[in-house]
Amino acid sequence: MDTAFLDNAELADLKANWDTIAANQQELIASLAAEGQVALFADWDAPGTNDDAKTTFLDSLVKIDGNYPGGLVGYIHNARKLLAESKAGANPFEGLSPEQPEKVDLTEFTTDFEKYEAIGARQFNKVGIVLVAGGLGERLGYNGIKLDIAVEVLESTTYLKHYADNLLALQARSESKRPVPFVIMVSQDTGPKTIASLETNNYFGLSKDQVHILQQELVPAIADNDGALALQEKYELILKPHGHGDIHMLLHTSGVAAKLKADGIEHLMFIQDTNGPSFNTLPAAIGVSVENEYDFNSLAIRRKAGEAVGGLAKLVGDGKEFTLNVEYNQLDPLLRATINPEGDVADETGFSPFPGNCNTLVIRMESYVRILEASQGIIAEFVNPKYSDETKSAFKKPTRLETMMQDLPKLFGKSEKVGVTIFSRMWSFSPNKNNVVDAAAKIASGGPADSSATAENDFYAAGRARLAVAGMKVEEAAEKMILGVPFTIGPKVILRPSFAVTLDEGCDKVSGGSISGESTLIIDGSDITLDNVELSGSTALVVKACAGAKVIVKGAFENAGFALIELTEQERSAESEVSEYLKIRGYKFENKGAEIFEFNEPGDYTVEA
Ligand code: UGB
Repeated sequence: MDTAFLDNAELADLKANWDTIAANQQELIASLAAEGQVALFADWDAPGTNDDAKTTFLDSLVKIDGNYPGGLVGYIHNARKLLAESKAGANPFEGLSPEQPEKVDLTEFTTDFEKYEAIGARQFNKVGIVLVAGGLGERLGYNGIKLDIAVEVLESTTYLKHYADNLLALQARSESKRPVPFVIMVSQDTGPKTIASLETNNYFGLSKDQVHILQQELVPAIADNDGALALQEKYELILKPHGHGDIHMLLHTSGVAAKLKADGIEHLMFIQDTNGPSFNTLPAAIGVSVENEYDFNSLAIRRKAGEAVGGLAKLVGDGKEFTLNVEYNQLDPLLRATINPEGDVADETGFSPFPGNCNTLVIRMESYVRILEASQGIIAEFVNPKYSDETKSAFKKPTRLETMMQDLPKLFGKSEKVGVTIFSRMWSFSPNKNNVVDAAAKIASGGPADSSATAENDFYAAGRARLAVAGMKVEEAAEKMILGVPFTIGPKVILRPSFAVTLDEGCDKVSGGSISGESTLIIDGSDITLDNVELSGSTALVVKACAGAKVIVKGAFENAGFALIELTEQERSAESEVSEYLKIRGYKFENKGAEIFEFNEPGDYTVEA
């Protein structure tokens, strides 16, 4: 090792400490010094002073070095390249013009929809689920992890339980009954609480072996265009999140992707932490991927112009052609520079011509593992510094390299096929991202709120849709504004995944009947059938049956059901003891006389009004 750098006057104290430093740490320091990072080690204290802080600092450098493919030196090289491009104002889409991507429209429940669901349903034992849950959810302002928030507050099912219930339902329907692999990416911030949630709830009925927890690490912040790593204070780097694209690197470096492929998994579905409807789309989306041989299938909605979701487009030019998510902040300038001087505006359909990215992705395992091996899982890093002056020579605050999981197709060649499957919004995309004040402002300006209340609203709407497809007469109650966010009071329908995961299954189990007003229907169990069930007014009916319990439900029920109670300002205040998951939506439900039937022993039963 060349230690000539230690003669630098700034490093006199480092030199005095040198013999106390482990060999691997010395080597890392030398390689960083060779990259112009001397400032990281300047003005050290003399040996004997702050030795613990020095050790912790060097240990953290070694750890960060090991976490990033190519190590810290690789990170600095990547940063310099991307920062130079950013400074030069390089247009990432230079020479490319957006066109419509290849797409399958499943916004209506047509026979095509059912065809794709049937194909997908045959694949349940060859599907794995990847949940990215490392984000803090700062926009939501919730103090715990987002997976612990209830997706609905009639029974207060958390997102994590809801996802686990779906996995159990998929594997119960698969030929082999093989557990569906469940990969969860956490971060330092979300990891301990995610694991605690799984442990306390006995993995929600999943087997511990089917759950793979991968932890994403933070990356160092960068202080300038030369890639100088930024210090919080002496002996402490500033670290920041690297984005959800880390999932690809972790699936590669952990060996989990290769293992799942070897185990016969053919597709992975990637979902976000608080998008409750993700699983509604799974059977049909997998069916579309299989039928059309998509290596990468982006699930999408009709995007409102200007909406804060990326637009999916085929980018064509310079002999290149690839389908990609263009983030919402890049879409408007790209459109202005190419096909539409007005930018990100609606077309004659009232929507943006480019489908909106739900960030629910179905990726084919075969091509995925090949691409991970070639790229080491580093997916299209980007940098987004906020410059403090026009010459772009300094930043307002340190920046960092980031990645997004939807950017994987940037590594695709001509042989990989990318498609887009468009679903109706309530069926596929209702994330819980915004606090109630921001949600109201979004509604006021004509956008979707993407809040706890709208997520719950869509949860019930999807239940209603399944009943309607199965032939039940469904009449919605009027919308009510709660803290500036619209909420349809009923019918509130929860059909648990145990009951139905495809439209076809719902059709087999529901015949006739009607549901209207502010009523509630909750069904949980694989062998429950609804025979001309009628619910109206505020009536609530809850039927739950264990495996082996066959229940026929019939007749017109009538009871006081659940009442929606708006929280007072005091109840919503920080001091109030009301649970935070209720405060973030502004209401709760109270049981005023719902009829609840639970069957915990196998057998034949009838529930009659
Ligand atoms: N996440 C991680 O696991 N790790 C991280 O470091 C960061 C996030 P955000 P974002 O649904 O409306 C995406 O922050 O990135 C997880 C798409 O890019 O909520 O701003 C996190 O826990 C955009 O095209 O979203 O925007 C969460 O589960 C659009 O689709 C997920 O990543 C947008 O989502 C998303 O994180 C949207």
